[in-house]
Amino acid sequence: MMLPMKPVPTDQQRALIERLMNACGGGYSPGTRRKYYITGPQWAAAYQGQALFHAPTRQPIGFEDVIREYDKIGIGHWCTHDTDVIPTESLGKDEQANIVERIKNALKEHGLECSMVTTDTFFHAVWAASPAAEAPEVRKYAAWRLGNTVKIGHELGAKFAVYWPGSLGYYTQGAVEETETLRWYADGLNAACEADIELAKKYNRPTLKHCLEAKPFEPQAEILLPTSDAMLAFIGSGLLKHPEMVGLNPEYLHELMWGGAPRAALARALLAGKLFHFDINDGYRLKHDVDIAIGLVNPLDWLNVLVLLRSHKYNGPFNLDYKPPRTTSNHGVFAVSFPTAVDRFITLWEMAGEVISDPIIREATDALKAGGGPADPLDVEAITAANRELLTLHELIAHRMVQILVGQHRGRTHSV
Ligand code: GCO
Ligand code: MN
Ligand code: MN
Repeated sequence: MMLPMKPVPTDQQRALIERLMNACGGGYSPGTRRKYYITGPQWAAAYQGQALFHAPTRQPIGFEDVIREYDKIGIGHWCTHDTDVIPTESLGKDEQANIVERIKNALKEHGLECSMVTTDTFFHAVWAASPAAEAPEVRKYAAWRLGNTVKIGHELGAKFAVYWPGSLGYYTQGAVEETETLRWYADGLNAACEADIELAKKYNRPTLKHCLEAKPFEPQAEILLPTSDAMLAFIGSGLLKHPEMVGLNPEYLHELMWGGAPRAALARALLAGKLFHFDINDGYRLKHDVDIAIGLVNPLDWLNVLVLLRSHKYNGPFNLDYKPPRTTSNHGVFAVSFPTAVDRFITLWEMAGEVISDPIIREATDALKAGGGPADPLDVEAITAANRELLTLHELIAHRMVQILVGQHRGRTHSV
């Protein structure tokens, strides 16, 4: 019988984590990790584990520490909400300029770039009725906040601005009229784009890419733009003055949350030319926004997603928008959580390359596209019969994808 392990004294626990991380192997060097357009959010690293039913489990951490740790890991890009780094009451004041200067210095010291900025329009009480509230002063303040974030973005060298309208909805129906609220929301985006056009001239930079991010529920009960597809329709609705400046930032889990197939949602965004930015994480279908790190729940689906993006040459950011679990310590966030998330992404990306060049999948796909060549092209029975055996290839391709996922295509066997 095996003896139970002795308690691990607290001063030996980090060494144990380090030894087991090394034993896992398969990690990439910081230099390799930096070659990918992987972006690390301030808020993900600084998340303390709190939620409605959960007290924080980690200590607060500021942007200087986050940027330094991202550098060590090899995460070359950083992004932030305005209020992750600037207290709400200091926005637009001298303190904002001082903080932006400190951020610039930290980024420079560690060789990171700011990829994206986003306005927090959900946390503060002012957003209780959303940034597109009935009261004109709320909407005016929202327009100012969005423009101010665009300005911060230009100052930090960002290329993208993200908008997550999580508070654009309601708990009880009837008080707001949806078409009016959506028009007001469009006014906010129009203000941000117009401010961007002016600021881009002033800073002699291209305008930002403005990306809408959908989530089907949370924090409101009903959301007015709940899916990426709803947002595509909104972009094309005629309400936006600069629809060409606006695209999508889909989030993997947010598509699963409504029961959709993330890969199909991404395909629709690609077809519309609107896949600007991508939040990568994982979780469960038809459940709440657990924001688990990429590949820990659905590695096969993730492999499929990356096959699609690689084969369409998607070259935008992969943003690590997940929440390190409450059980991970402050130390563990940078010792385990971020490096393993990045490494699973790179491994899956490499595997996607293997899928694309796999001779078996290629031949099977080509054969399906060639079809069986029926003698009579108008004979329904002949057309069906001509493809009957070929269609078995669908399942064979799925099997091959799993083989690639578990390494069997490289000769890994499980025989006794
Ligand atoms: C979520 C959302 C947010 C947004 C962020 C950027 O999961 O709650 O995705 O993390 O991505 O607010 O605007
Ligand atoms: Mn999420
Ligand atoms: Mn997100």
